[in-house]
Amino acid sequence: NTRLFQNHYVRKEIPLDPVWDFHTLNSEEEKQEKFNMLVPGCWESNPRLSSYKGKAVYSKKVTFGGNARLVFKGVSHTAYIYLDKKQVGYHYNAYTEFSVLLEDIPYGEHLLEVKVDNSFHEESALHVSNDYYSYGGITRPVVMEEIGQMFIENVHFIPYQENGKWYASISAAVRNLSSEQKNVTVNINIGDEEVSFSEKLLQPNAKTQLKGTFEFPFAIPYTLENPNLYMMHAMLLENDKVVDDIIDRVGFREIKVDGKDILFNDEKVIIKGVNRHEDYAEFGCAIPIEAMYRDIEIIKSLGANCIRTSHYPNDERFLDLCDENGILVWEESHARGLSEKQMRHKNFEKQSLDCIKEMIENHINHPSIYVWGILNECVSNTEFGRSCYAKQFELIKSLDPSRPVSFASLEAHIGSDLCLDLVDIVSFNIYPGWYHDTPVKDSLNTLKKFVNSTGGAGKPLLISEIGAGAIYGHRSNNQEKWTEEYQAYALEEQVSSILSDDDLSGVIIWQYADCRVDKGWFHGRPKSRNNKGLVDIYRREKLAYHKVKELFHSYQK
Ligand code: ADA
Repeated sequence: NTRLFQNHYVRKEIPLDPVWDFHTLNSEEEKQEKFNMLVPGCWESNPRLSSYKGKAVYSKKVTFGGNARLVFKGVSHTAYIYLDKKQVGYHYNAYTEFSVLLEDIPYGEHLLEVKVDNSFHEESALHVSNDYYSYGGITRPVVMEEIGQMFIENVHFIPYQENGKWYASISAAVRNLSSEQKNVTVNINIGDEEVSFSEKLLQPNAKTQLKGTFEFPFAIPYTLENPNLYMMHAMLLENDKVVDDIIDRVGFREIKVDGKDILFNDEKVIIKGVNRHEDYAEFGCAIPIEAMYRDIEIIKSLGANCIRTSHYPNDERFLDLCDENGILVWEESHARGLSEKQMRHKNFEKQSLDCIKEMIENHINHPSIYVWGILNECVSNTEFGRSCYAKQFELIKSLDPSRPVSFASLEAHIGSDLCLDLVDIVSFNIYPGWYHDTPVKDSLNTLKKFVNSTGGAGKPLLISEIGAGAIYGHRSNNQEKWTEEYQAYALEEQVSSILSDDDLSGVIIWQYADCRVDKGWFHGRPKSRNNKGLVDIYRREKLAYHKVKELFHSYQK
């Protein structure tokens, strides 16, 4: 399943069994040895491919006909899709959903092939050797759906409050694949309410957006303590007959920034969060749902109220779990630590904007998402860098004006950042107690002084990363770096200094769990991992986990 609930009552699924034929490809693109590969999964889960970088092809025979939609929730990281040897799709970026429309296919058995590449090839601007691992494979679920001449592509729901009443702007994108004009109605049920877009004429071979604003007088709000979710069932009718449908889940809540405060349904929230990479021991980035559930439980018992999806959009099932548990999500488009040269890559702009579009179009309905973030620690201190940040924020605001935007700047940009006027929430990653030994309070004062002298003055200020490394099980009383004792000590000073500072909106710890890094990053990364996790790759708790738990629980505001 691609989600934690049923997505269609009417639209039918064409079953795809989870085991696919799989061959690695050599540089001439000739098939090498055959494996059976599980989908979803990383090919690194196969011990013989645990460090494989390159191309591979997944194949499967599927019996179907007519119109179909093939939805990939994530292929890491470049995908070429073929039906009966003819290319029908291409997608770049491991972390966003894409789909392929297959029209007028004769009924019968067809060969579906997906060529996947996880190498840092020259077309790739965002997947580069980095402080996390770019795994390979069809790493998130795939679904194939039977569709008719018309289907609902998506339904977007943006809730808001006015004079104590709840409203939502709803828009439905409907596709007409036929060569005739069509008269349709879209009915949408949310809880006991039904809203309807009256008769519309759909142009042939086109996509139509149906939009409206509706009042929901009986809405029970979604709060962090009581994350009340509604099923939203949209049905497409032609001549009173339901021809297609889509089900999503929504919540009535509003996020605002008021001066230096972040408000969730008009109440101030202080962020107590963790950064999380999608990486879990031998599963790599293809985390099974049971392990996602476990992460959520561990993070909840830590007393955290927020997860930042560093540094890319996440598997939607994880967002579903966050929705259910009232955990605030900072969802981030894909990029980490790019230099100006990397941002001037010929594909950087298109690949970044595509990632943002796909992230927002697919995840806009998740009530848990409270911030859209971009470009972690990129060049926000040059004019060229600023033009990239500005363009990306402009796109976000055009797709979703309802959520605050931010980016995590870096300590080295204190004094030079040029983009703080572009955000709703100012965020910095700082590492006192790890990369340098400045007392945390001094670091915070330097940061605040700088922010107050920029276009970021008077806005909420968040510490989007802070932390220290420890190798699980490395214990000593010498207060040396890499020991569990030192990490716990550093985090105590970091977290308590931030949470006791009324000028700050909170902290997101770097990081929840250790993660694998690319082999080029071995330096300063013992075991080729980023070891700043509160838990290790198997989720075994380090001393710092318990220290942070104590602090998060004792800090109630
Ligand atoms: C940065 C970066 C993280 C990680 C961290 C670290 O702030 O955003 O991805 O690399 O530093 O461990 O140094």
